[in-house]
Amino acid sequence: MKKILLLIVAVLLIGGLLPSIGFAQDETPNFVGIAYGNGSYISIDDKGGIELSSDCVQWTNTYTEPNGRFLKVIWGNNQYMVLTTTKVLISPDGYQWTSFDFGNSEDTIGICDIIWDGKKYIGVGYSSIITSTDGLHWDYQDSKGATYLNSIIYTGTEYIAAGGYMGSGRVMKSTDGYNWSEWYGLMEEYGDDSFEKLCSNGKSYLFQTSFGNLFVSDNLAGGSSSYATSKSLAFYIHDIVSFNNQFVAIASNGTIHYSSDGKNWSAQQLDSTYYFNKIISSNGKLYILGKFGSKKSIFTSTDGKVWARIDYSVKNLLYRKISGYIAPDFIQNQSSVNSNDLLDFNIEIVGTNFHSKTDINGYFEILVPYNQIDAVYSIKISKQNYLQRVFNNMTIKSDVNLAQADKPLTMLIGDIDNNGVINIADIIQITKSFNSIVSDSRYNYTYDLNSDNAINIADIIMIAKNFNRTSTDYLN
Ligand SMILES: [Ca+2]
Ligand SMILES: [Ca+2]
Repeated sequence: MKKILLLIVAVLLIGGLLPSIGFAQDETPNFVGIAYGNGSYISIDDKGGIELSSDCVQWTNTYTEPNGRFLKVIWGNNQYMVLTTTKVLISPDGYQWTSFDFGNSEDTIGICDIIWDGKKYIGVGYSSIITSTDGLHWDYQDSKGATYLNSIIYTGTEYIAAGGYMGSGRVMKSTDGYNWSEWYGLMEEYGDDSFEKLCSNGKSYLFQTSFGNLFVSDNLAGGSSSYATSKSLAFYIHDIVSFNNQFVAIASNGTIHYSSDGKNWSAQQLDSTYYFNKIISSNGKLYILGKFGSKKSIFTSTDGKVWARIDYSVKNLLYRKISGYIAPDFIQNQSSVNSNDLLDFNIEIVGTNFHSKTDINGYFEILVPYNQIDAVYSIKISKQNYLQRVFNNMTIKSDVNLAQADKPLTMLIGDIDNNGVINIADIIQITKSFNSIVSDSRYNYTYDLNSDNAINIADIIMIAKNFNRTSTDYLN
């Protein structure tokens, strides 16, 4: 019966029918990394998403790279670093990212793991060991022929990398991270398995294999006799870590396994409804990253025994919006409005790069990134010939609308010399072009306040109406 089913599936596959009858791929992102630095938690998923949080509960999606296959995130050198197989992304704040491409061939250069040892980054991968002090300039180190290195650790005194391919489990060591030697290979007797990850508790080295098995060695002396296998664990192991001199392993079915020597294990069923993907030690805590249905979830522990579930929530809101309508004072009694009169008022948040201009309806909006909404700002509105207007003590913790279309912010015309007061000096400025029309050489369009192609008494009257007004009058 099973064979017949397989045959049917094979025929369907060949006929290309299987997708159409619905074997939908799981498109939900898998949580793959978390780190802490710069006062923020950062998390990454395997669909190119980066999220930031100050409390590990409320998260904000700050960056998404379409088709980005993120592997790991670390904090070091005062910056976040996100690893993909072909490049690293670097950011001091989690919002603005710079990338360094290792090259375009995953098969030859792909990096699988990366660490920061306090002075430099070290990455290991398919055929490479690379180092960098800043994340942007990388040096290739001699990997002594080792390929498919999946994992690297720094114990404080030594660097160890592990990997392997098709039944050639491989362990490399170094005392400085630059000069490497092969410690030895293992596992021909274990079929096509290879080392996926390693960790050390200070006494022993624990290896997780790509088939979900565990091996432990006290001395890495060479030969499989020095390794003990922990195959007896009931479930497929997804990830391992060492924490407080103890090994902790997670299985996909919501169980956690503990061992002090890597040989004798105890299990704790945390929650079978959760899928556990990664376990990470960071910032003195343990984090289990997983999923509940399609939702990302985190379990965290400070002692490796008592676990708290975090109800992870993500806001996609990246920005707060400051918006409003602006209109010149003189158009209020006009039946038709020249759109140029509404256009190009400058709105800027003083002391920042955030600014905007009004459109032909007098509308503007400024988007302020979520990580910069806590400050108190001044907003300045200006345009040639208008008395500058400033709003002080503005907070933008929520969206701010300064004025609606039917009651726009009024701007007073007449400050031709832009000194904050409308007076005789402004009128004198205009008199240089007084009684000129657009074809005259004396005509200066900036003084044609009502845009009627003539500079005459009508323009002077516009100034006179606001005579002696100053910028502080906007406050009254
Ligand atoms: Ca003036
Ligand atoms: Ca005019």
